[in-house]
Formats: sequence, C-alpha cells, structure tokens
Amino acid sequence: SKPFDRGDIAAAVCKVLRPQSIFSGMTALVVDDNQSVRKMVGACLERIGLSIIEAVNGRQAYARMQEHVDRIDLAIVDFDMPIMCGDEFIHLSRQLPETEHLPMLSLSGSGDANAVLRMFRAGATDYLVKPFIAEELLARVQVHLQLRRHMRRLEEMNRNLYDKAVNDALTGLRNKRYFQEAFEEAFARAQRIGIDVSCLFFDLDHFKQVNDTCGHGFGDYVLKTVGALIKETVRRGDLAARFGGEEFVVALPNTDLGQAKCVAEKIRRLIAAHPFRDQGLQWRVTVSIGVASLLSARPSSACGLLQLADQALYRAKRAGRDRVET
Ligand code: GH3
Ligand code: MG
Ligand code: MG
Ligand code: MG
Repeated sequence: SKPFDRGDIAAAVCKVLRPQSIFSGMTALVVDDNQSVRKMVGACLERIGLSIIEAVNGRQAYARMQEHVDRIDLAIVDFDMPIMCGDEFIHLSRQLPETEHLPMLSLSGSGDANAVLRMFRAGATDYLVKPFIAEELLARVQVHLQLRRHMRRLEEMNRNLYDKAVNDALTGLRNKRYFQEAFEEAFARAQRIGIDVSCLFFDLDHFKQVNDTCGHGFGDYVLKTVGALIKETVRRGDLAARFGGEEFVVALPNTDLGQAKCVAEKIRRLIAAHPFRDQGLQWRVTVSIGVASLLSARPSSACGLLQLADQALYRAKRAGRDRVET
C-alpha cells in the first residue's frame, strides 16, 4: 500500500468535514496579486458558503480590511505582492480593533521557509504552500472558522454573564453590586481632585399597597417605569441603580447638594405626575428621596455618604412622604 501524503490526509479530513454551505453568512478576504490564485481560492471557499472580497496587494487589502473589518471572518494572504507584501498587511491589520481573533492564513511559494516565518511573526495563524491542495485549504479554513464560531459564542456568553452581573433584570438599571463599586470610585475621584459628588436615595411610598391592591405584575410595571423615569432624567455621567426591592439610588458626580436636590425634586414631581396605567389598572405612585453630598457633610467614605442619603430618606418618610429631604 502507498504511504500517506499530505493530499491523502487532507482528503480524508475533508470527507469527514464534508464541505457544504456550513459557513454561509461568513466572509473571506482573499489577497493575491495573481488573479488565477484569487479565483481558485475564492472558488474553494464559495463551496463552503463563504462570500469573497478580493484584493490584489497588501495596500488594497488593508483598505478593504479597514472598511469591512466587522464582517470579515477570515483572510487568505499571499506573501509576495507588489506595493505592500503580505506580512506588512497582516501586521497592520492586527493593529485594527476586532482583528485579535481573526484567522489569517499565509499563502506562499513552496520552499520559502523565511516567508512562512515572516508571516507568522506578523500575526498569521496558519499557512499553506503554493501550489496548494484544495481539500487541505478547505480543511484548514473549516478548523479556523469553527474555532471562530466557538470564540464568538464564548464572547456572547461572556457578555450575557457580565450583563447579568452588573444590571438589574427588571429595570435594566445597574444593580447594587455595580453601583457600590462604581460609587466608591466616583467618591474616591471626587475626594482626590476636590470636587463634589452627591447621592440620591429613593424609596417608593406605600409600595406594599400597590402590590396588595393591584398585584405583583402591576408592582413590577411600576418599578420598571420608575426606573425609566429616573434614567431619562439624570445625565449620562450619572449613575442610576436599583438598590433593592423598591429602592433606587443615583450618584451624581461633580454635583453639589443644591443641584442634587433640584434633580431629586424633578424626579419626584415626574413620578407623582406620571399616570401609572397597565392592564386596566391605575395607581398614583409617589416617592420619597434622601439627598446627601460629599462637600456639605464630609463623610469619610462612599458608604458613609450613602448612609447620610438613607437617613435623609428616613426623614422624608417621617415628614409625610412624597418629598425630598437633605
Ligand atoms: P414606605 O416605604 O412608604 O414606608 O412603605 P412601603 O410599603 O413601600 O414599605 P416597604 O419598603 O417596607 O415595602 C416595600 C415593598 O416592596 C415590599 C414588597 O412587597 C415590595 N417589593 C419589593 N421588591 C419588589 C419587586 O421586585 N416587585 C414587586 N412587585 N414588589 C416588590
Ligand atoms: Mg504573489
Ligand atoms: Mg423599601
Ligand atoms: Mg417603600
């Protein structure tokens, strides 16, 4: 029996993987100064469903990469090309955002070990030697694209986990954990550079009655709406979070007590005037708000500032609710 050569192995791998349109929706950048090589590579990749973008030298390839970086999933790159060769193109591309995990396969003439090394040093992830075997090209490309898909899935999972870790599922505001960390940073920064930072502490009034009378579904709707009203009133640099059940907090960097009180008053009025209506139910909702700030009270920690706002909130409750206290 004849010994295995590279072609046999690649063909065997290919049979297992069976090329088909499994990568439709993905795009390959094919870079070669030789038109027939571009066409051959392109035809191979189209067999597994890829869309093709072509470039005839490194400079043109880099322009295509800059323009389409968000939809290119793979690059097959010739080494020796006029104007800009393959390793320089790969090196430049690796400095673009979002190319960190982009598979870039080097395609160089046989016997040029130096070219292969230069391409790897520039950031290539694999290589093929010309004349290449179509099945081997496809087998390698499939491995890289499958890895890319796994990577994408992991990144997506990671984003979802992060989202759950820092945001409140009901309102979409930040959660308590995120708030505490970010508030400590904002507090430390304010102390360091000698500016003010304020804190608002919200608690919905008689919220038990809302749940008891209209049900938890309506209660949740109220919480969501209050979260949205708070969010749309504060500035982008402010930090709004759901602190607990029907309690919200807002950190206002670079804002003194007087200004913070104005923001709180604005939100209080907005909530009191909002027609809370859902599934045929209607309820009047009010909120009590405690306000405290660094420069007027000089607490020694973020936690201390939060406590002062909480104490002010308690006074607002005792004074009759639906009001702002400092
Ligand atoms: P007040 O603050 O004005 O003194 O009265 P309250 O009725 O709001 O008092 P309290 O803070 O003790 O009650 C809060 C209630 O909020 C208890 C609970 O039924 C309700 N609550 C807490 N979390 C949620 C939630 O996620 N969804 C709903 N629907 N209700 C919640
Ligand atoms: Mg060439
Ligand atoms: Mg409460
Ligand atoms: Mg309450």
